[in-house]
Amino acid sequence: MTKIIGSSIPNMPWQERTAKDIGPVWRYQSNPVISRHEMAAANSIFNSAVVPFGKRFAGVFRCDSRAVTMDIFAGFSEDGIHWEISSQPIVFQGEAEVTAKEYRYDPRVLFIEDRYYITWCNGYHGPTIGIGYTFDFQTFTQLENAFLPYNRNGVLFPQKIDGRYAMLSRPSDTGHTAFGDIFYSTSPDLTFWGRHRFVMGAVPGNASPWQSTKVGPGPVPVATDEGWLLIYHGVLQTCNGFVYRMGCALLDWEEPWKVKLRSQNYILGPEEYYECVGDVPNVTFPCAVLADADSGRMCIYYGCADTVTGIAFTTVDELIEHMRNNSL
Ligand code: BMA
Repeated sequence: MTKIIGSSIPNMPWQERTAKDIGPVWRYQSNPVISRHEMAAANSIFNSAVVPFGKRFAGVFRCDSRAVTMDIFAGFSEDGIHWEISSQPIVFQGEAEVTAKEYRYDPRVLFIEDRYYITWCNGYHGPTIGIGYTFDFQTFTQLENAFLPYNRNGVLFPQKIDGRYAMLSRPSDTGHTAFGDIFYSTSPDLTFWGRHRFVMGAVPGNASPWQSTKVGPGPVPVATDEGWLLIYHGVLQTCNGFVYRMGCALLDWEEPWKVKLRSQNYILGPEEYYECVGDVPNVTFPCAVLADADSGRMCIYYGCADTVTGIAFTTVDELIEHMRNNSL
């Protein structure tokens, strides 16, 4: 038995698996939980992140407009399933050069020490990693961009490692990048990032084709007594374009760029109608996980076909067993 190190979340969404759920991760039966027009002005709401917030939940949502511009919006929920999403995008205080908005997408959110941090893909002469914080999801402060362009999928660790803030990211290009490996960087102050380490890359050859084109970190890593449990996305290039699936890896506790286990078989991929049909077909893109330290239960939030948001369930033991049975 592996133990999640963290808080208990007794009210997080949960549903037992049914006989038809054969994989290590199973979908909520009433998916999607957020429809594309849940916020009136939106074209689509997906690739969004949530976090426990007192007895409730708070979230940062990627809502693309009907001009198909990309921005992030705050929201609240009593049960993690039904969400009230603000009709106005997040406004950040901070230095004008940094807060000037080109586009924002694919947020992650987490609590470190005394506040909630948000990271997202931030347009600054190309995509890079934006960082901001809030105490209440009402007022927000933006910090410096973490890296030079081009980078996507900046995912902070929920605590300092060896005395420094730590982040996973995926260097990229300006377009729909046809490559992508995961790197680890640290910072003493959330401004200056360095000591970059390679974590893991796309898998060459025929070992695990679902993750042969690119991989990127998904939700904030989950602390366990065996190491950091990372859910990530892996991409296959097909004759019909990219297909985004999910996998998981176990990273060393003290030196998280060292991969202890990594799934050869995906844990979830586009199969249901809402994952296969939408603005970008065949995308399951995880951006958040709620992990209950008492029960070991996990609830994954993921974007479906770049259009709506779904949730899916697993446990820490399911994922560890999945990796032990078929690790790269
Ligand atoms: C990636 C990002 C994600 C998106 C995915 C599939 O490059 O833009 O936001 O879900 O492509 O379109």
